[in-house]
Amino acid sequence: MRLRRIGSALMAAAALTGAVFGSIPGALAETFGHAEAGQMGFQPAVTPIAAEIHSFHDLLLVVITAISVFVLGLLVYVIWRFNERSNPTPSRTTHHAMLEVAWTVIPVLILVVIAIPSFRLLTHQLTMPKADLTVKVTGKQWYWSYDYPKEEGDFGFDSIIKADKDVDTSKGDIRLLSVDNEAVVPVNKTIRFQVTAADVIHSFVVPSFGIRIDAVPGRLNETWFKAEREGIYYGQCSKICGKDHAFMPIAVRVVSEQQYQAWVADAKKKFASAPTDTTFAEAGAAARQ
Ligand SMILES: [Cu+2]
Repeated sequence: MRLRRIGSALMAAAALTGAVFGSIPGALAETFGHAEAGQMGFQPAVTPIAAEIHSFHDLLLVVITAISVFVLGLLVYVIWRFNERSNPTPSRTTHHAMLEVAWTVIPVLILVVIAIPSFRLLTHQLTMPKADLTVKVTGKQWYWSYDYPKEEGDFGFDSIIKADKDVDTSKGDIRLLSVDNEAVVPVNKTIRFQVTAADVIHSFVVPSFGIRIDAVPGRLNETWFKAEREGIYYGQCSKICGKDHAFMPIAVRVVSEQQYQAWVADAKKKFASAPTDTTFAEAGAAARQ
């Protein structure tokens, strides 16, 4: 009876493990630009910078795991070997030159090993390549506006979260992430996002692209990415900005060059009569001065 109960508990545990981990290879096979149920690790990287962030993270994980295990091992050894019972007459040693040199030099070397890829990553992030397309992004309470430059037709639009009643999961909508108008950019092109805000500080973050930049009123920050896979990638405002901070998602659709041109042709007409609101126009004028 007891054995059977243990057996069924084990089977339930195995099934649960399978449910949690079994879904992961399938999920990883496709690129998902948002958090997944049961997800382990990061969202797949779709830009070289995001891939570099992930490999830097992996390196740090190895380093901190090795340090933690080493320190834990030393602690356990000291507790076991040098407690009052096993070591009744303690040594009176107070200094050990070699040991002191070692515990200074080794951490310095570890920091150097970390610093090299860290500064390399920062340099790659902050060195802006020549952009194929520049889009201006404005954070507002509580949505984002995107403005496309003159060469693309000089149009802009607001991107507002879809209300629950408009979310159609059969069409790929995701509650709390899908928006009415997504920003659209071409694949394999260097895109520059110039980011500002019209009211309070927001933060523009798209994990799959490895980008995170503050949107500050009166300042024009910029970041860049080169998405290598088509798809729709989501992000969220990451600086607490007021009551609807949680409800101003970012949605960027990466499409082929042809699809992008078709979208631009469409968007020029669609958004021609609906410029972004006056708050933004004022903020834009201020930012341009
Ligand atoms: Cu915000």
